[in-house]
Amino acid sequence: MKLFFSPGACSLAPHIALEEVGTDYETVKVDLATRKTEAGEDFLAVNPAGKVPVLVLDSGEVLTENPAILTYIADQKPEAGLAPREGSLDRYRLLSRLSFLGSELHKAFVPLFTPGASDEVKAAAADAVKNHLAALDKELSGKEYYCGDQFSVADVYLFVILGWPAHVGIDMSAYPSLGAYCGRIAQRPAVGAALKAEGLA
Ligand SMILES: N[C@@H](CCC(=O)N[C@@H](CS)C(=O)NCC(=O)O)C(=O)O
Repeated sequence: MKLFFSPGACSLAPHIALEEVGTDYETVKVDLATRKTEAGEDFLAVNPAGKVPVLVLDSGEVLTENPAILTYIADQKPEAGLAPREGSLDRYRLLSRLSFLGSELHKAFVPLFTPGASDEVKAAAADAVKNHLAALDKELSGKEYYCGDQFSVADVYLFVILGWPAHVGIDMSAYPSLGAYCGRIAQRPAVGAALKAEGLA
């Protein structure tokens, strides 16, 4: 498998998941500004949307979108327990969380990272992010993991997104459960390995 990533972007989630399952994979670094790979290849030829992550399977098939990529990686090694078994209610709970993370939480940050977005738009986005963080802080209070009792790919995705508030001036000290949660997830060797590989450790 080959993961196209940009350091610290949401593609860090599948990068951590690949480390968690311990499978063979390669990475290709993408410059999102120029849409070129590190080797100077046209990233738009891989994903016309120009977005990371992209996972190219050994068959050459291309997978995009974090929820699908993360579930695919988890299913490569069911014994790693990163996703509940197919058909179980917990599996649908995981998919529900991954959908929320992708379509609500992740997307709430977009104006904050968009050059040229007006102050008004940025302030509305910051409020939306803070509302989500406050709800998640309550949800994770007294809980080890985001989705049931088991560490899953939803934790990987949530952990990566929770790294972004600090870059857009949102103070995470207002969310103590999330701070403690991030501290726990950061201890995982797979997290350290992926951060190091992306030059972020
Ligand atoms: N819905 C996509 C979102 C992917 C996405 O927004 N990726 C960002 C980085 S976090 C990106 O590549 N942005 C570059 C761009 O929009 O030009 C997913 O879940 O994979």
